[in-house]
Amino acid sequence: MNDIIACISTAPTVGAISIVRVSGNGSINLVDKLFSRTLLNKDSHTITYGHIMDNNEKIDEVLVSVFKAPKTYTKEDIVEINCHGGHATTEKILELLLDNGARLAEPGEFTKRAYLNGRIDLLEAEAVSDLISSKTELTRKMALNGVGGKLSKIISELRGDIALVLANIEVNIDYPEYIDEVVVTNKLLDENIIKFKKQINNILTKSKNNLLIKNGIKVGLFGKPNVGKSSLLNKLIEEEKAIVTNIEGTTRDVVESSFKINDIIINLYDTAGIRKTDDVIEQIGVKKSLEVLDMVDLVILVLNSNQELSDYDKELLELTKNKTRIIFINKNDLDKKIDIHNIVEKNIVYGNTLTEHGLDDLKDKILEVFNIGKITEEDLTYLSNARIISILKKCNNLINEIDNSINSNLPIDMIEIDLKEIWNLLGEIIGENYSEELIDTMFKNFCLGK
Ligand SMILES: Nc1nc2c(ncn2[C@@H]2O[C@H](COP(=O)(O)OP(=O)(O)OP(=O)(O)O)[C@@H](O)[C@H]2O)c(=O)[nH]1
Ligand SMILES: [Mg+2]
Repeated sequence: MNDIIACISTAPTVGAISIVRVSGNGSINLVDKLFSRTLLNKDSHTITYGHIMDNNEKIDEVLVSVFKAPKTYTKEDIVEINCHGGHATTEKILELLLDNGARLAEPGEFTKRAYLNGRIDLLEAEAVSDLISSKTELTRKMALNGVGGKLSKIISELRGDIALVLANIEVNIDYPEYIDEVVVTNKLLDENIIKFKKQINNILTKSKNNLLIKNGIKVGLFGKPNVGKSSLLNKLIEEEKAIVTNIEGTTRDVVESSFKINDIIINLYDTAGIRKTDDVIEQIGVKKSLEVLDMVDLVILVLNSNQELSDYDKELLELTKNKTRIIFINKNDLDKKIDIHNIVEKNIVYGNTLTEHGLDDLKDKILEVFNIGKITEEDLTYLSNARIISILKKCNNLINEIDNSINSNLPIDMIEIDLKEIWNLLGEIIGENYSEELIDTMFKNFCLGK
């Protein structure tokens, strides 16, 4: 890891300025050789004006920043060359660096070095990647909290508390002669486990929500033909994207679009109305609708207020009953003929796409279903990704098991094993004892130059 790495850190497009970045011990000497002035006597965190030279030929007029270890992004010496933007200049400077002893950085290698050199933990490193790719103000804030290590701190503190309980248990097992001093009673253990359970559950729930916020919520519009799914999509996205007619089976292919509710991205899928049909194209459309059903986070089942519940409606109610679901009863501008007193459902919204009555209620309901109606600054701490959530789920299962074990009076060493596993898993989240292979894979997902 001691070699010098270099790469172009700015996006490969035409712009006024680009940055070529170099990290590793010896990087100041290396750039010094290519620079018209000396860098060797420069203080850390200073900028020097000059030219990048290829022997006697001026390559570019640049500003060079020198950052000396250890107070740098990677904890190594870093030099940043601010040169003129554009492909040719940056490539030429990079080429000179590579010819003079630097190696091309792998994607994410700067951040990987920051992690391996102990400047940031794994969560913070992932947050850097999220920050680069964030598309909304909310996800930007979330990622920035992650870069600042807020969630890492919460996890570390929880881990510390668990370690204390583990230490107590161990003393009880190994040194029974001290048992008077540090006896771990079931009551004491129980109190702690209840506390840990609450904390793990809280982190898991908020992380899941934030993952949704980060990726956007996938919402599918389903219903029999002609209930107004495409009309609803058009109104929600405020654009005439899907074709609307009074002919049943108008939508054949899935129509995809997105809009925002309070800065949360909603990815909306309008599907073909589900019914039995001899039309081959429509059959394919219906098949696709069912595929979308599998993949969405939320189903909006649209019913027609102006008609009695049909067999298709009933089939769809049955088909979607295990999904997170909102029932939107459309066309309430017309006479009400639907009778839904048999449908036991708390998420029902009435409205219509002509006067747009009920559409704001529908949007509020979407946020309510995911419990993200009011996002507080604290909630944004729980930056998330699938890796963290799968680990948290394991922790959640284990803490529930421990709770059961305590209630069934199982021996304390059984409880200790599970608690230790939770402690290990929480360590994985922040990157303690994480295997090298996984770390490599994760950092490869970074933009080059970060
Ligand atoms: N009165 C009234 N008519 C509506 C409303 N929403 C949609 N319609 C009409 O219902 C008909 C069908 O609307 P679409 O949006 O195409 O229905 P769909 O569910 O997408 O239909 P398919 O694509 O065939 O599955 C059109 O004539 C719309 O103008 C509403 O709220 N009130
Ligand atoms: Mg349609």
